[in-house]
Amino acid sequence: MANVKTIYSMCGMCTVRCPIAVEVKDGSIKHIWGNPHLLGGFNLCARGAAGKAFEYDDERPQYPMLRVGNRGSGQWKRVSWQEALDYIATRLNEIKHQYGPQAICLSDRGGPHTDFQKTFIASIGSPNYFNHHASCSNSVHNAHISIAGHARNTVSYDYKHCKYLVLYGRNLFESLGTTEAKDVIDMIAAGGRMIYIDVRYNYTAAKAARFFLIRPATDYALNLALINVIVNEGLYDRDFVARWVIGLDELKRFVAPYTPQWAQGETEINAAEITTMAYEAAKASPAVLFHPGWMTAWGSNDFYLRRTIYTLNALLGNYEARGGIIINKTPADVGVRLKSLLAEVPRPVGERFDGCGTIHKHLGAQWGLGQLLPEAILGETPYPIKAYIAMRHDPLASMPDPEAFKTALDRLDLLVSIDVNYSETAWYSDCILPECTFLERTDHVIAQNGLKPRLLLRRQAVKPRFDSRPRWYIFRELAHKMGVGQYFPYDSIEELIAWQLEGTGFTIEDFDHTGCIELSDQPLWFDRANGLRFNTPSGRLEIISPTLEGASIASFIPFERAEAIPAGLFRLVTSKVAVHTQGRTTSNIAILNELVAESRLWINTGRARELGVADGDEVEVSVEGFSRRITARLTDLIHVEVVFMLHGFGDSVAVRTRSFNRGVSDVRLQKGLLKLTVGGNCPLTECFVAVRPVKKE
Ligand SMILES: Nc1nc2c(c(=O)[nH]1)N[C@H]1C(S)=C(S)[C@@H](COP(=O)(O)OP(=O)(O)OC[C@H]3O[C@@H](n4cnc5c(=O)[nH]c(N)nc54)[C@H](O)[C@@H]3O)O[C@H]1N2
Ligand SMILES: Nc1nc2c(c(=O)[nH]1)N[C@H]1C(S)=C(S)[C@@H](COP(=O)(O)OP(=O)(O)OC[C@H]3O[C@@H](n4cnc5c(=O)[nH]c(N)nc54)[C@H](O)[C@@H]3O)O[C@H]1N2
Ligand code: SF4
Ligand SMILES: [Mo]
Repeated sequence: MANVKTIYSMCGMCTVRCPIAVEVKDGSIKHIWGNPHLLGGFNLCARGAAGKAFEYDDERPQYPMLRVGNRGSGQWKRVSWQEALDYIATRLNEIKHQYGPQAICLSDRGGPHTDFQKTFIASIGSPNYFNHHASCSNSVHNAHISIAGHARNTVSYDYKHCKYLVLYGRNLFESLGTTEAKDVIDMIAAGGRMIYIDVRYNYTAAKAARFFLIRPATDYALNLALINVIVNEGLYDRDFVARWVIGLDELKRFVAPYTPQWAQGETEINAAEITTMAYEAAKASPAVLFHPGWMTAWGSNDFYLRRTIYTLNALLGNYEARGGIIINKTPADVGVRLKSLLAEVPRPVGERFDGCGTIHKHLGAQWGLGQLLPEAILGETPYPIKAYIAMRHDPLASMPDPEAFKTALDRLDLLVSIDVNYSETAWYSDCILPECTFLERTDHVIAQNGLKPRLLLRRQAVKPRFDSRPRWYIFRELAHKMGVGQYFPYDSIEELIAWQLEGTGFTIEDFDHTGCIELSDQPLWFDRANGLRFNTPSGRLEIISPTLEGASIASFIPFERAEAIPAGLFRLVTSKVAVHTQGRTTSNIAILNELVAESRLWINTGRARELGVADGDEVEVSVEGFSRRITARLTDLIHVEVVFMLHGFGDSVAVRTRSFNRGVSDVRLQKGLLKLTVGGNCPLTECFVAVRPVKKE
């Protein structure tokens, strides 16, 4: 009889980590389902279901590879793991000796599965860990730190019970998390209203009770006007504000000039609609969510836009309310202490390359500022950086201006990529270390914080198909070879997990039945009168922040209209498509590539006609020094100043035969945007492109 079993684990096709049930027959994956115990019968997105296709795809790195030609030339030799790890450790040791440990930096894709790499970089004494968030969520993260003292992901959103959800370009039905999308569908079915604001109409707009086509880069103006109405008309939650919010009077003075009538002139949203939105939200509060956004690397004023979003939530008392923002409960809140390797390593003391915590005191060092890496390498400021390890991170596909990034990488003595794909960065590296896929490895236990905290485990479902290794092995080996093996005191992942769970009363077998260890039967609520915890100096929500102002950063800045776009140019805006993950994670997977292999350029019908462009025509999209041809898609429902394309195409790695050379790379158009803004994000939509028709032969 065939040997069929089900392994509960966690999807790894994107960063959302949906719980999965992997059906394995005779050692091969039969199918991947949503974990019925945790997803309640709801299933995975297309990418999650394509996990099997990814696993059985051969166009991914199959063994450690050392570069033999020039960087990026694609000339490699196969080496053993010991050779590859010896090569890396020898060079890292040389660099550490000559320049100090800070000359080595490491980045990853963030999230809870980061203990091994963070422990490694800290154990060798380098403070230079950063993640991908300069081109994702830095501004919202730093905004929440400035207001609540906590990272953005210390709260979650109770969509299911929400009555009024306001989304600013949070393209929730395409830029997916399955549970989140399902909860919002449930919310709408239960009579909740979703308000969607974007510079273009998309699938999320299609589901909204109201859609506002806003002028780009003016959401901050909209919010100043919403706040103006809420404070002047006394619509805020007086008890909550009196107890938990500081800065109301200053805020009131600040927003006085920003009336709905004024905002109409900036945002192109009708003043009466703005007033209505403020009243509707106040009426539904506190079951209200002004969603602060997920990918918030848009422009220079993002930090202030996100601060106003949190301010709106604070004014309406949406914190720790059913249907509002939930302060996450952790295992510690129920007396469970999960051990982590990172907690055992002394924190490196030196200055960071990106100035987080020193020059940029308000920007959290836990995520860092990846956009400053090229400048630091090239300028050797504050010191030389000679080695860079990209772990599950592809800056050459996800940061703006990869050509500028490469110029800096050329100056390194060592560039290593640890990936499951031939990413753009991997292909440019000196050494590619192939990690086992998420289906082939077990990771450490993680906590999922929320109303009911739980423990989760990603578990190996099948044997590795190729000569790959899991992260717990890779970093342990490197640490041993660099003389800091004491911070990795385990020989197997099971041994590490047993150590993590020591003292909790749980064992690894407790994950067998449902894939999860529930730590609380009941939702845990803090007492809104006295039990909320904010990590600010005042212990309250600091709308006006003495910490920021002490660092000479205003709590709010006057709204400034963006400079007029030069005639003939458009602002380039990007987003995700539901069937792909970011830059290179899924674009070469056959069944997903068949669905979407490239993007068209969305352009406003009126503007296109002025250019003589019809739907389906080929156009040239360009910035100085880079131009590509792309098919135009005409739509009335995109702002006249904007053109749009999907993120993540224009693959330059020829061995990825399905995605190679398909579509246009948005990041290559985003020239000159490796910039730092006050929130720590790159201003990705401050990208202005020319569009011209291609003459038909
Ligand atoms: N299928 C899929 N799902 C994903 C991901 C994926 O790669 N693929 N990635 C995940 C990750 S890591 C993230 S961070 C999230 C990101 O999810 P989102 O936060 O939704 O971010 P984007 O997908 O970048 O979409 C940004 C939207 O903002 C709009 N926009 C641009 N400028 C403005 C403006 O000035 N004002 C307003 N109001 N709107 C504007 C754009 O038109 C676009 O619709 O998605 C997650 N989900
Ligand atoms: N222009 C533009 N730029 C953007 C965006 C945009 O919408 N437009 N989106 C931004 C957003 S929201 C984000 S979050 C970033 C994301 O940027 P990245 O973090 O660079 O992108 P990802 O695709 O999530 O994954 C990075 C790498 O991890 C690899 N990987 C996947 N699974 C594993 C694994 O299990 N182990 C290992 N070792 N590697 C793995 C993938 O193959 C990929 O090469 O990009 C940002 N950049
Ligand atoms: S959203 Fe889709 S790809 Fe991402 S973890 Fe969930 S099922 Fe996997
Ligand atoms: Mo992201």
